[in-house]
Formats: sequence, C-alpha cells, structure tokens
Amino acid sequence: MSVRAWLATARPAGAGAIACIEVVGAPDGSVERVLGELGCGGLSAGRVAVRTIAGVDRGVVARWDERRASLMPHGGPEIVRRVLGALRACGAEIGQDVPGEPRTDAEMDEAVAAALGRAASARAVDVLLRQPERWSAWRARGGRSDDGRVLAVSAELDRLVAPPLVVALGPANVGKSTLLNALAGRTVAVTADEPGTTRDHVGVNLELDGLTVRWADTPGLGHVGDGALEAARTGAMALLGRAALVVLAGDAGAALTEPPPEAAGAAVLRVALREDLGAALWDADVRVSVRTGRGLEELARAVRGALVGDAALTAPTPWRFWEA
Ligand SMILES: Nc1nc2c(ncn2[C@@H]2O[C@H](COP(=O)(O)OP(=O)(O)OP(=O)(O)O)[C@@H](O)[C@H]2O)c(=O)[nH]1
Ligand SMILES: [Mg+2]
Repeated sequence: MSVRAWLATARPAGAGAIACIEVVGAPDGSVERVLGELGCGGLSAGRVAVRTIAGVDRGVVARWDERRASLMPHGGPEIVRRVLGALRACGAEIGQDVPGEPRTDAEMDEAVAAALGRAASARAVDVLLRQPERWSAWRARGGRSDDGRVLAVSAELDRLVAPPLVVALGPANVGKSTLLNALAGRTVAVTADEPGTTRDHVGVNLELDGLTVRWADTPGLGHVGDGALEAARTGAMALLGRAALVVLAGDAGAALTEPPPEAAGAAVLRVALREDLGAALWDADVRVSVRTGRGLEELARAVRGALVGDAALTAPTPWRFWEA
C-alpha cells in the first residue's frame, strides 16, 4: 500500500479559510481504505460530499478518481495538523510536495503540455520537452524537488513562461526610445532630438534571443519637466520594484551607471548607446549604435543571458515548470 498526502493550500485562519489536503495513491484501493479509516470513504469517482474528516472537522471531500482525493477542512493550523496526523496514522506518507507536482509519466506529459500552452518564450519549448527526462534522471539519483539547485534553476526558467520586466533607465536624450523601437522592429515609442520626449512609460513585449520580455521605456532622468513628466517619472520608478533587469543607458555625453535603490532586487546591464557619435568612457557591458546596427544582437543576447543564463538552460538540474 502506498498513499501519499500533502497540504496543498491553507489560507490563514479566518472567515472562509480552507485547507486543501491532497491524497494520492496507487490504483489498488488504498486511497479508498485510507478515506474509509478517516470516516469519509464510500464516494465514487467524480463525487463531492460534505463529511466529518477524521473526526476532526466537517469539510468537503472530493473524489477525483480511484487514485486521487482532496480533503478540504477549515484551514486553521490545528485542524490541518490533526487531519495530517490522522492520515499518517492510516499509513499515508506525508510529503512536503507543492500542489500538482507531476509524478507519473502521464502526469508529467500532461504538465508539460499545459506549460507549453502558457509559455511566452520560444526558448521554453526545447527546455520544457527535456523536463520529463531531467526529472526521471534526477529522481533516479535520489534528487529532491525542493533542492536548492532546483529552486535556483526554476527561478530563472520560470521567466520563459511569464515574461520578466526589463526597465530601461537613463539620462534624457541618449536614445532609449530609439533603442526600444529598433529592438521591437517597429515604432512603439516617440523619439526626438529633445530631452523629455518620452512622457510616459511605454511597455511592450519584445522577443530577445528567444526570450520574451516586458520592456518598459521610461522618461529620461535629469531633465526638469512639467508636472506630467514628473508624475510619469514617479510611475517609472515604482516599476523598478518589480523589475527583473534594469538596463542602465547612457552615451558618450551622459550616463547612469549606478542603479537607483528602488532597483535593489534587479540584475543590471550597463548599455552605452549612440556609439557612432563617440565612444563612452564609462564601463559599459554592451555598446550599441542603432544608427549602424552595431551591438544590437549582442545586447539581445546579454539581456537574455542576464535573465535566463546559459547554465540554467543547459544544466541537468530539473525545473519545477508546473509552478511557473
Ligand atoms: N547618431 C545616432 N543618433 C541616435 C541613435 N539613437 C538615437 N539617436 C537620436 O538621439 C535622439 C534622442 O533619441 P530618443 O530615443 O528620443 O532618446 P531618449 O533617451 O528616449 O530621450 P528621452 O525620452 O527624452 O529621455 C534622437 O534624435 C534620435 O534619433 C544612434 O544610435 N545614433
Ligand atoms: Mg525617450
């Protein structure tokens, strides 16, 4: 007999708080036996009923199929502890797994298909298709799904599914909006040889080296503008708290080389623009001229690499892609 159970969700105690405890086992009647011992058996597949669960609390019991059931008592920690304790007493192995962790080949294939449907980036396809193999090799070596390496790789690879936010920031009139238009291959932002041209932040999805990112162009810093420009600047700074990457832009004449404190959690890329007008003397990661096209591809690779590194893409460490 092998039955596994784990706490999938529990809202903080309070009105309406509900826990969801998943119970999964082999298709040999063992889930039915455990539910019977808890006093909430006898439900056929597809049925939902309100029952007293393990004599602890009345809650909803959902019987998905022969192998799976969910127990939904109230979500207070004491109730959850007692229900899990009763499950353990019936021989269920209590896991720390996160909801929906696919275990069988069929579950893994189903999860990959679902993630492929959600993924924003072209690069996600290859990486997702390799996951069933990576997980079986990892588990065969006794690897755990809450291993620090899995969590680190997953934090990067999740960006293949949900586009990360990139904020371009820098002095006025260095070519930030022109860069965005060049990367997008179309005019999405107004540009002009005049500081203060960008008056609101413009957000657009861009595909850079196979990674879809949400790119926000912001009003240039340092130029004293009217109230509307100041409001737009404040809005742009607020975006920084959610940015995964800040592109610090500058040119030979002016640069922003230190990220503002609001961007503390983000990676940083220093980009020298308008290089055809003169080489920037500050330490740039990438040098670009939109006019000549120099450095544009290198910039796309650098942005992708800063967000989803080569190591994360190629490492044998598996990805908890079902959570992305
Ligand atoms: N020579 C040259 N000029 C460029 C290049 N990129 C942009 N420019 C020009 O630089 C000027 C400013 O460009 P913008 O893209 O509006 O600059 P910005 O940084 O968005 O300016 P603000 O929105 O005011 O902060 C425009 O006249 C652009 O045509 C480049 O690579 N080479
Ligand atoms: Mg601009």
